[in-house]
Formats: sequence, structure tokens, C-alpha cells
Amino acid sequence: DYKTFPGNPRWRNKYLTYRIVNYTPDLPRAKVDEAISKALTVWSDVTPLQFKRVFRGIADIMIGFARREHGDGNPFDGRGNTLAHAFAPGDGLGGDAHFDEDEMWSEYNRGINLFLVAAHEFGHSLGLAHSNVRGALMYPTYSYVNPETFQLSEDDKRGIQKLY
Ligand code: TQI
Ligand code: CA
Ligand code: ZN
Ligand code: ZN
Repeated sequence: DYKTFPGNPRWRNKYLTYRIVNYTPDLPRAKVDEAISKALTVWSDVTPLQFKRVFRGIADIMIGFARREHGDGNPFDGRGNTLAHAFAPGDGLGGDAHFDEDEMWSEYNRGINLFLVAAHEFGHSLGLAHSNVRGALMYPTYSYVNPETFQLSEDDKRGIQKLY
């Protein structure tokens, strides 16, 4: 089943802001915007949460691409292995999602699908840890599914609806 983080950190506000701080050269900017917005919609569709994009300043969910050591003490590791990470709800780094620039980000299945990984990371940003249900978005194994027909599993839904 789904899990939350110790102490069940969650956002107290249903209006959350996000900012795309920088872009990967792997995809056109519009495709990055679309993947991020679609990944947030996965969660806002099943909760009272609403996400508003901001273009400057500090947002609840700061989103960016970085390689190796990038200032949060959780260095990325080059191509493969860790693809991305996100922090549980909270101040500062809380909620932020970082993507490893050494991966080949993709709109489809040639490389790592940005939408699928972002949807998983935003689950963490909102307070979900990993699930042991195979096929759940929060199951800790990356497997490609068609983003057009992607469906959030009942387990993910129960988890996020318990929090919000
Ligand atoms: N990154 C891990 C992950 O997001 C980092 C991580 C491990 C983590 N435990 C965490 C982040 C707890 C927040 C909270 O799970 S990863 C997958 C999946 C990764 C893995 O690069 O290994 C996805 C990123 F689920 F497929 F294994 C995205 Cl979808
Ligand atoms: Ca990596
Ligand atoms: Zn980071
Ligand atoms: Zn994860």
C-alpha cells in the first residue's frame, strides 16, 4: 500500500505555486512546460489542490534540472541510477523537485520520460513516500507507460486523498 513520510508532512494550503527555474536542452521548452503541468494535473485532478505557475521569486515547488552536486547535499550521479528527487512538503527545499541533467529526458520512450518521472516526484512533493503496489505511480521502479493513456492507480489516489 501507499506510504507517507514520517510525521505525515503535508501542505496546509490548497493553492500551491510552482516555478520552473531552468530547462533541459533535451526537449523544447514548451514540452517541458507541458510535461510539468500535466504531471501536476495528475494530482490536482483527484484532490482539492490547485497549482499556479509563477515566473519569479520563491514558489512552494521549485523545479529544475541539475547535475552532480547542486547545492542540496544530494548530488546526482551521472547517467543512470538516480533520475530525480523531490523533498517532502515543508519550507525551504520542501516540495522542490530536481531532475538529473545527465539523463536523456524525453517526451516519449527514447530515454527517460519527463512526465512520468515528474508525476512520481510531485507525489513526493505532496507527501507520498513509496508504495509496494506494483503498477502504482509511487512504486519505486521506473517503467514506461504511454503518457496519453496514463492513469493514476487506486492506491495512489487513496494515498493522496488521505492527505488532502
Ligand atoms: N529517485 C528516487 C525517487 O524519487 C529518490 C528517492 C528515493 C526519494 N527515496 C525517496 C525521493 C523518498 C523522495 C522521497 O524515488 S529515482 C523512480 C521510480 C526515481 C525513481 O531517480 O530513483 C521514479 C525517480 F519510481 F521509477 F523508481 C523517479 Cl518514477
Ligand atoms: Ca543519474
Ligand atoms: Zn537536488
Ligand atoms: Zn520515489
